[in-house]
Amino acid sequence: MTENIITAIYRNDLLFGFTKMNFDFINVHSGSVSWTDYDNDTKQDVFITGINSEGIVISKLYKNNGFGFNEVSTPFHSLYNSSYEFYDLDNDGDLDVLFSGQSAENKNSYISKIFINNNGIFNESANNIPSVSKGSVSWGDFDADGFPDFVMNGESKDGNRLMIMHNNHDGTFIQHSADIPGIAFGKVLWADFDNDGLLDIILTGNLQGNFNGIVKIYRNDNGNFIEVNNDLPGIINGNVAEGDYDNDFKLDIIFTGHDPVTNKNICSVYRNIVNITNDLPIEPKGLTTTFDNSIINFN
Ligand SMILES: [Ca+2]
Ligand SMILES: [Ca+2]
Ligand SMILES: [Ca+2]
Ligand SMILES: [Ca+2]
Repeated sequence: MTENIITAIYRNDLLFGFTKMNFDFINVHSGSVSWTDYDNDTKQDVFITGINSEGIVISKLYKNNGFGFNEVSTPFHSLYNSSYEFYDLDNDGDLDVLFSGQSAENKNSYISKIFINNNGIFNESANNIPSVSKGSVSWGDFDADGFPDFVMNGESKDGNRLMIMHNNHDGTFIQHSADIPGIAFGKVLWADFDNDGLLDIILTGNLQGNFNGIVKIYRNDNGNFIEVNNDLPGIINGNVAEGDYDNDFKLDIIFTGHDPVTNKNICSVYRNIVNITNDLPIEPKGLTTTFDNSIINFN
């Protein structure tokens, strides 16, 4: 297996397809990769976690210098089965990061951490977030107070978990109570499915024991998360994504996974039939402007 491990960028050459680029990234498996502009120079940098060909667990950040990528040192933990999302969680204009994962097979190595970006240097935040691996993380301001919150799932020492964490406005987070089952593997995402302006939750994952799974949507009713009745299959080892495939301003879903009842792998799209649309704002008409000593007034 090890000789077939690769990490590579493929450049989109439009009609000619994709060209593999000769950048020297570390080759990993069981990991994650993402683009992020951590230094705000408008060039997308690369973050990679996983297990390399020598079986060593790594986390590496590569800065995009305009011609190629150079590795930069970070205080990040080396992880696999990891999940992370870069997000400006302290509203200061740069991308911070939350990640979870594991550094060894031992469940004591499971870890969840936040690092705050200070001018391109990351500092570990003194947060006591429950440690999970084999899960996912997603940022979203579910109570619309202007401070990003997150939802996280995964396997912990105490079983499969799902936690909504509320931003206390001081760099710390507290678990928000919600009656949502714990899941590992799979994915949890924020999305406003009913177009009421509040972020709802969709999730798929394995329940305790990993023999049964779920796909479920929970509606955000002013911070109370209420299960929406849907006839969605109980898949395991799945993944889910949202998107408005038919352009009717309602978010639809696509998911993949294994259905243990039928013993079949599935990939299904479900169309959102909620009766409220998220219409585009109407263009204001009849505006007049006056120009007064370098100030433009709109009326
Ligand atoms: Ca950059
Ligand atoms: Ca920030
Ligand atoms: Ca919030
Ligand atoms: Ca909603």
